[in-house]
Amino acid sequence: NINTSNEEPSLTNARAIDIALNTNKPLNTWTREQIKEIYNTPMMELVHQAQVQHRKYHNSGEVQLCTLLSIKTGGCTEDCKYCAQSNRYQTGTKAEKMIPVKDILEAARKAKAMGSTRFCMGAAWRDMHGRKSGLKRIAETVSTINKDLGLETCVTLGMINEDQAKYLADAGLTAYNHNIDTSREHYPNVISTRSYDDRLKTIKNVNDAGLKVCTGGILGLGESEDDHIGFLHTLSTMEKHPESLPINRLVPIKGTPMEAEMSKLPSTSNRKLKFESILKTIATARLIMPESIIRLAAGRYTMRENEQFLCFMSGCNAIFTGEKMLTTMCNGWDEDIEMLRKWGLRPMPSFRDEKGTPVLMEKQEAVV
Ligand code: SAM
Ligand code: DTB
Ligand code: SF4
Ligand code: FES
Repeated sequence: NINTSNEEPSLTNARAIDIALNTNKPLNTWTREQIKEIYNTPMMELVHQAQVQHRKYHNSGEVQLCTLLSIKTGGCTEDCKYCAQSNRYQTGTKAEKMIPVKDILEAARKAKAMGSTRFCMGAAWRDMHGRKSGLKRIAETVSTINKDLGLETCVTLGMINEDQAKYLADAGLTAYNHNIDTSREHYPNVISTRSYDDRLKTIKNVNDAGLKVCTGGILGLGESEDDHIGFLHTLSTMEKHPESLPINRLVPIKGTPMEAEMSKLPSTSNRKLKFESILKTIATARLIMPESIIRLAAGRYTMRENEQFLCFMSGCNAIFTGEKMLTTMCNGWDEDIEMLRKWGLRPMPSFRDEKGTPVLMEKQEAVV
């Protein structure tokens, strides 16, 4: 169909995937219909175009390495149906106090020595209300990790207000993680103690404080593909797209309602998550949120290496690596470095010298 007129081709009838590929800046005007159209693109085309988009906005050979530490485990008052740390379910996770600062610093030093550039700390809290001294201790720890080790820092502490977000920003925090978890429609089937809008409010507070936003969700909560579209719609219509977008695959935890619900489903149920749906979600996210870092998060240890390869092909460019996630398993550093080497990928540098040349850490140089 050759356009012989002198007029610019109208974009109103353009395929959504072409709109994604032809814009030079991230758009936040996506409609559900457009996202659905992209999500349902034949898989070969979808993965290919996601990779084309990825190469336009990122160095396609690089994967950011991030390490997590649970600084306050268990005893959480929220009722997230998937979580090992809620005090409402018998999951075998014990409630602990916040760990000593020296232990956090030791873990950060190890993460750096093993090649990670971002260090994320998680606490099983509903919010930061009445936790002034805890917040102060976390802010001081963030400053130390940032200044002494030069690592990017990230925390996930539940809901926070704008003052608390500003306080963390002043301490030098890089990013704050707070997930929307799923679509607005499916959300009430998963959590009742905080609303979808509460979540969006925390994300706004984080953004307004000048922090980078890390927000994403979990796939495999019994949701439909329409919920994946709704989830991507919420994220891609945010005023500013998340800097980091974690995609977790449900790790079924014995004792949680979600594990009980999912294990009852027959293997043929379309409420059971298929790997293809993970891939479609990642590729669509890459196309419509081209600048975001897409992070393969919880449950990666359940994926085969060739499945992870497909996720990287579709636009994933970050992983959590190390001894543990918060309570669940993680792929170890050495195993990950080996995998990256196999796929021709290398760790993303976060440090540059005065001339702007990336400075790689010892462990990272070994891979390049
Ligand atoms: N309490 C804080 C909160 O909820 O924001 C921070 C920690 S919470 C564990 C961080 C995220 O981990 C959750 O929002 C959820 O997306 C993910 N997550 C928790 N348990 C999971 C599980 N069993 N499988 C997959 N992802 C999980
Ligand atoms: C995110 O979305 N995934 C990470 C990070 N943000 C904090 C946490 C995953 C936790 C998985 C469950 C566990 O290990 O207890
Ligand atoms: Fe608490 Fe976070 Fe777990 Fe929900 S996901 S129960 S808020 S630790
Ligand atoms: Fe640290 Fe997302 S949890 S970058």
